[in-house]
Amino acid sequence: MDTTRQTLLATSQGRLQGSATWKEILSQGRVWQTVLQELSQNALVEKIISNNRMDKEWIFVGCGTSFYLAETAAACWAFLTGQRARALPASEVLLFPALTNAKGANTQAVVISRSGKTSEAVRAAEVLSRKLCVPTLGMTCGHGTALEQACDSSIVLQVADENSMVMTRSFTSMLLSLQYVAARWVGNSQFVADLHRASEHVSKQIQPWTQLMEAFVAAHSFVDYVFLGQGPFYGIAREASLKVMEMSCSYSQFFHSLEFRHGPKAIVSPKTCLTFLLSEAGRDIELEVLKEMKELGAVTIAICNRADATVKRVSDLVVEIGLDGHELARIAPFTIPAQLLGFFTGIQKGLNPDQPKNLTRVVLLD
Ligand code: F1P
Repeated sequence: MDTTRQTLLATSQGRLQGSATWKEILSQGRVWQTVLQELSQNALVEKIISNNRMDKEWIFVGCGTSFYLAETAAACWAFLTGQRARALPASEVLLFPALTNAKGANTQAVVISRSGKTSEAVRAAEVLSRKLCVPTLGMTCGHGTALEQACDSSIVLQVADENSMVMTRSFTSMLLSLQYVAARWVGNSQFVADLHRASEHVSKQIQPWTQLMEAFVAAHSFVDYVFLGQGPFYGIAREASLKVMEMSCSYSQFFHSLEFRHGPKAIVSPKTCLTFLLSEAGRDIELEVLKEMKELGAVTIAICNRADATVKRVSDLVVEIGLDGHELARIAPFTIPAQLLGFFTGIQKGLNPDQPKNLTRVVLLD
């Protein structure tokens, strides 16, 4: 094993033991199983499902990671229920409420906040509820929080909360929960079964993914990072990019995969790490972008469900999720390789992912 790898392994082993972030990343499959078990016995979830008016538009709202979760959840909600769904940063609801286009009871808002304390999220819930008369559902990992006070009702996932600053399992667990509610809403029991299967699978796969990513990071040094995804994978690309920024203080961007050709590809170089979140629906077209960027000299990571020879030929690293069932039931696992990339890159740069520079766990405004 070369020195670089030994250094990273030695460093990371030392750091891993005490790292809250590390423990939380590794806990995801197991915590997801607990979350799904709790949801199956949650009276509020049953009440939401029983009141399943199909003519509502759903607005998912959050900040930072919780906004990217809102984007992913909105795409999944639309796919799974056939209802109109969109996402907004909480700040847009606060600063431009008219643009929310919320039409009272014909709209349902879901306000997402791990802490349940983020000022913008809480205030957005208050504007939606009191000014726009929109029914509000809170989604949080906190308990007894201002968000719960501001919303008509809230789904609380305390088991998915984190001690660390960076959101990892809280993101994937709240996403899984909103997918669960959507599937139950339309009676899609197969999708619920696929979520359970994904949770069990991730519990076993997370170690091999860790080894793959640790070796990849130890063997490379990058100037910047780009994450590419389409459809419901775009929100995951945004969250992936934020994980690398937060945990390793690296410059990272995100684009819709095909948008990358329209100018941003000018930055491609061997010092650029390009990660493709390959969907099945758009695979052939997205793969053309991957091939082109490889030819331009990028170092490429492909995260996909299963890789064929072409994907393997044009990727410096392939992380296969390896799950059968509905494509959307695999979308939370796509986040984990990026969490690992951010974590190990932070370690490689001598940083402590548990204490990211400049950041606080909650953004509170005066
Ligand atoms: C939202 C958030 C996080 C970010 C940091 C600051 O928190 O922006 O996404 O990583 O922790 O707060 P929350 O509203 O989900 O608690």
